[in-house]
Amino acid sequence: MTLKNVYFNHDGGVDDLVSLFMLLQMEDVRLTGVSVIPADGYLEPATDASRKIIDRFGDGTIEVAKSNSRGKNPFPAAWRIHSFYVDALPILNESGRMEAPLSELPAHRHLIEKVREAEGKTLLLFTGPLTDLARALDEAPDIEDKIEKLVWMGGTFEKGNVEEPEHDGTAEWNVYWDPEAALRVWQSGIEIDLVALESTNKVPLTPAVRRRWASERRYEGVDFLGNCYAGCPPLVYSENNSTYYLWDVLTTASVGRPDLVRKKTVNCTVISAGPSQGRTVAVSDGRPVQLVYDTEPESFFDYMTDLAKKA
Ligand code: AGV
Ligand code: CA
Repeated sequence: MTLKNVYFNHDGGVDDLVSLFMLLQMEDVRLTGVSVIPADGYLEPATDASRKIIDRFGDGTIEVAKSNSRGKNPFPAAWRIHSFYVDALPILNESGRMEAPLSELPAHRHLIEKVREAEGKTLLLFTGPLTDLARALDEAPDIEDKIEKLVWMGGTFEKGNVEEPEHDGTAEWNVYWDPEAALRVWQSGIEIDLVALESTNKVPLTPAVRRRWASERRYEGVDFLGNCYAGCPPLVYSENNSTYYLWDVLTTASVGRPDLVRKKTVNCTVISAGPSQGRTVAVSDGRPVQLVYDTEPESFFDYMTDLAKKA
């Protein structure tokens, strides 16, 4: 089996950390490095949780790097607190040790190093803002040729999820945190697969999904999924701003199992300033991205749970 090089940059949310857990179970993925940006989480607990997940569910040798990037528009603290909760889960703290190596490099330099060092091309998986990638491209434009593509959870062409003063609500948070970074990446030649907000409409966190994980908690990995998502509000009657979808996990699953999603080309751009900052908007002369527009939820949840059973 040929292994796919994957470099993962995430921002410490519950589904970011679950994504790391899943990547570690994928047989055809060689995870070349992980970095953490303090957007939808706090830097220390999100980094520690990443190292502990690698220790517990991986082979403990994958390096983790901290980002020193800062965004324009900070995430709500109530969401960011989740990173402390995952870091404190007993299953991640049983050994009392943290062995996965912490890189000396800031995330964007770590990314440059790992892409340059890899044999062949690397797929970049980003489940938070694109700041570290934008900085890496500015410092080392040569890496573009060694990037297979970027798979990103970000953006929307429908209703946004930013509800903040001075904003019109058209943006998705990962773009809004650093709109200029997204625009910088849009201006590159890198191929982009986009999992936008609406791409995940068929995969909300529901009580039924929870019951399934609970019923199979005899598997350590499935128990871990249930515990991670225990702090997140599910979709019961109608959606609200804190309803959880499996945003990043669908994005990650599409790397391991491309057949789970359907994609179409959309030409688009990013609005980087003003009341619509962070909005991704379809325009005929925009750059092409491959937008995920449909998925098979049952196969997706089967895949996720099967990976967890292997852990
Ligand atoms: O906008 C989706 C992104 C994903 O990368 N994040 C959460 C996922 O990690 C921000 C976000 C939107 N709504 C949220 C978010 C919520 N209700 N709680 C926490 N984060
Ligand atoms: Ca995220």
